Amino acid sequence: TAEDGHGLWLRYTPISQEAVLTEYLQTVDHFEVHTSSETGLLIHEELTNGLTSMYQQELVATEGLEHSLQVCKTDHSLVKGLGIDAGIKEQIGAEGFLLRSVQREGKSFLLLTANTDIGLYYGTFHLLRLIQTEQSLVGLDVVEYPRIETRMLNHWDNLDRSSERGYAGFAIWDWHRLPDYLDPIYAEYARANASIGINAMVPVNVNSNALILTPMYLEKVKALADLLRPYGIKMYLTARFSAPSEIGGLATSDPLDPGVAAWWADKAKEIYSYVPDFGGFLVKANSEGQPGPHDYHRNHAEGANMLAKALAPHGGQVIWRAFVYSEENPVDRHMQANDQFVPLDGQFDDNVSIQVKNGAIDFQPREPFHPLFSAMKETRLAMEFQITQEYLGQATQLVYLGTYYEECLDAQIGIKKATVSEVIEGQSNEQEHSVIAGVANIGTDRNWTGHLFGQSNWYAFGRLAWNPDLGADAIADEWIAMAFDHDPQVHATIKDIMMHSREAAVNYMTPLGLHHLMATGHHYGPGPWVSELGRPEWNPVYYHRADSFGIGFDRTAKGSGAVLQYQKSIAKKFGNLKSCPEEYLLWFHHVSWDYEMQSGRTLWDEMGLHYQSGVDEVRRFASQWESLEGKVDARRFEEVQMLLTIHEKEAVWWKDASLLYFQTISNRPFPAEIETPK
Ligand code: GCW
Repeated sequence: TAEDGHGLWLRYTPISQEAVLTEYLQTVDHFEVHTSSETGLLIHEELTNGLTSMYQQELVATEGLEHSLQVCKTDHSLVKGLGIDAGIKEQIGAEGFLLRSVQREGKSFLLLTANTDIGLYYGTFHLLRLIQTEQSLVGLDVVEYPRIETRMLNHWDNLDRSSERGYAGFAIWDWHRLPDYLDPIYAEYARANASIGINAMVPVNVNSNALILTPMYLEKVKALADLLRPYGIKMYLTARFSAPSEIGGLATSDPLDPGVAAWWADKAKEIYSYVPDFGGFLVKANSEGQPGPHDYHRNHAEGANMLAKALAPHGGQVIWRAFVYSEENPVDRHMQANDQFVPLDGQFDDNVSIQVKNGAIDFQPREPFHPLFSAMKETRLAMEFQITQEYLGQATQLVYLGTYYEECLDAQIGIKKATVSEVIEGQSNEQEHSVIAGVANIGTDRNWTGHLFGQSNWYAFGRLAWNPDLGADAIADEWIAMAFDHDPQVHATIKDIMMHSREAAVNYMTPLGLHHLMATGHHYGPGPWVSELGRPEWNPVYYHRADSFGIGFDRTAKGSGAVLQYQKSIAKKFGNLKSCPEEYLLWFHHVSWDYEMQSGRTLWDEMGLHYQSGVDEVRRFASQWESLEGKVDARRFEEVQMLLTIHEKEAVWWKDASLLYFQTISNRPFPAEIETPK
């Protein structure tokens, strides 16, 4: 078959077993959609395509309740008398749904009901997913609703279609041909996102261009927003802080200048005239050279609140990023976000969220959770994950990030039993308008994500955004069942590769808490040595601090003190050499090369073994994949096979380059168990 991966996890492959198909036909052999909105049409189309493709037969043409799926809103007459209590309607809210096997007039059928059309659309994908993953529909009773309100993709895409840290071709947004030409890929994109519950997006880079806020572009924005709306996706834009002076002709962009505030208020009004349900602004300010309130000696709250006041009359939100650090600041980069934001806790307007990267440095293969998540109790905090693999092998390495996201979401922050995910959901501090964002890995490549397995990261992000407790393991199961055929050996093999892939990457790149050792600038491949860049915090040696004594960044009280930004119990655990988990050892401690690790080996030997094990794992992945020849369609098989060959070369490159470089500092022989680096 001509498989190119474009169908993502929505391939709707035929049911693999006769008995399963028989059961499905006895439960749902036809359907009726009782809503005629645009979303209703999408539901109709999805069910028709999905069911006929998986059943491999036309659906029964007759109407009637028996063996049907009835799709209707909770206020529909069909729902009355079915004993669905008001509590459920309240619980499912604006986006959730109920999927239940019911009986009426002696007929059994499946009811999909929701308060809104979007809820019905999400329920449709849920049902189709149950069938795709071949689960029983007998006695179904599912109540689902999203745990986080805004589940968004951040595209770091520029207006010229280049993409910052994108590895899957060009940006899909064709601003040149918008608004009149609506590339069919937009609808495909919207449908794929709706299938995993993503309900918001920002099509432009956080390193923003003020032009997006001009009428010429707002026309284009409107066209996109109109297209995305029936799929339940709200549009946001990045707001360049200096826009009033850049495109507004004002002499300043000082947030406390009344003229500037008025300019933004007018701009917001104008945007809402194009996009009545516009979501709001995403802002990167005073970070990596971007303009911001500090340029006018104002703080982040003064900047964010000024924009928030412009959006508030229209119901819009400001999502203000906490990824800030500056070259002028000599303080450990790890600490700068807490330093700047914690004093402002409680000062942000109600419609402001602070979007925090999962860790304090920058999407490294492994980072402890960001200390800000436990330090701002009066401020709504949002999560920013990276789906695009800037520091995780870009589009040549197979790295499943479900386990990565899960590790951070499940981390305990040191306040009672609270976890990072509860902070974002708002359970621990009772906040609405929760936000989770993922930096998208989508581009013009036929398979959307460059590496076929990049699709699993897009999928995992969406599923975890819907329910942070789902688990990376269960999500991998879903994705594999949907993206491949139903062969148990294929499934088990792919799952084994996926579930071990992230740990392997950590091992061959930056084991034991090492970080930011990627080649300077493009971040592709190893570069732990001194870089040419003047900025100290862009220089890998700033992070590993290797010297004749040992290696690692001392962030204890004796060092930079960054560990003290965590709650006491966490600071104690990470800050003590003995209790610090070895996976974070060199993140928080400067440790002797001869330090005795839990294994009894020296740190130097242990590092060598970690690098080697990363390489060994990738070799194992490659040979496991080989065993799938003839079982996975040829095109996807070969694509992944070729990429695994590159992946293996790159893992060896990482191990060899890193160990040879560190050996010039440690002056110790390599452990006998590893392949000698060349
Ligand atoms: O990860 C770093 C990237 C930059 C990016 C920045 C950010 C958009 O290397 O390319 O800029 O983070 O998150 O703002």
